[in-house]
Amino acid sequence: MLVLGFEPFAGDTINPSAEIANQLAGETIEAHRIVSGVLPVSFSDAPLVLAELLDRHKPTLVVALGQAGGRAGISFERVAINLIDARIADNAGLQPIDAEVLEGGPGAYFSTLPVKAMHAELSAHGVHSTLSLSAGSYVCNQIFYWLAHLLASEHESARGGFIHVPWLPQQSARHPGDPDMALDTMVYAIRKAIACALRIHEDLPISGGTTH
Ligand code: PCA
Repeated sequence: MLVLGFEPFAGDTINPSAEIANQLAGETIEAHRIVSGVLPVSFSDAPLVLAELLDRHKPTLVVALGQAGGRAGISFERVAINLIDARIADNAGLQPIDAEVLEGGPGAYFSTLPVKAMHAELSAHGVHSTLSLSAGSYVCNQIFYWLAHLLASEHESARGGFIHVPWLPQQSARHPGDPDMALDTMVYAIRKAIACALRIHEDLPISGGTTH
């Protein structure tokens, strides 16, 4: 299976998603060996690196991770939308506004990970997590969309989705009052979430929606 993270962006020197992916590399969970990859925070290059990793490793499960500074818990993303509206330039200096991820593609794709089961699993182990209806409109949403598109069109037997993680304590120190999570807790949480995704193929029929 493939675990992906992103390189640092927005002036940071570390991105917890890449740290987690690199720590999990080489581990075996539920008889699946983990291969990791780190994607550039680049609208033009990240999709190419993603496609190349999928072709090279032919994983049965793909978990893409990204940093969502300011969020408190591990966020299981449910939906990727066909929209890019960049609040800041990417690491290559591009800042697309109101562009499609895939010209003429479906408006949205859904995660094929058992997000409710994974959320319940983390809650049972005392890790703060949430179900999220938006992965934003930046590079993470773009890659979540591309991943779902490539799985649906070229790697039909594989499942995958996107998980956002909070800032590390050393990052949130620059944003007083904002939440963070220790790296060890995040690695533990993602390991538990992956094991759950490998065990459970049909998500739990429990309510996980919102009224607003
Ligand atoms: N987070 C950004 C891009 C890379 C990352 O780790 C995002 O949420 O779009």
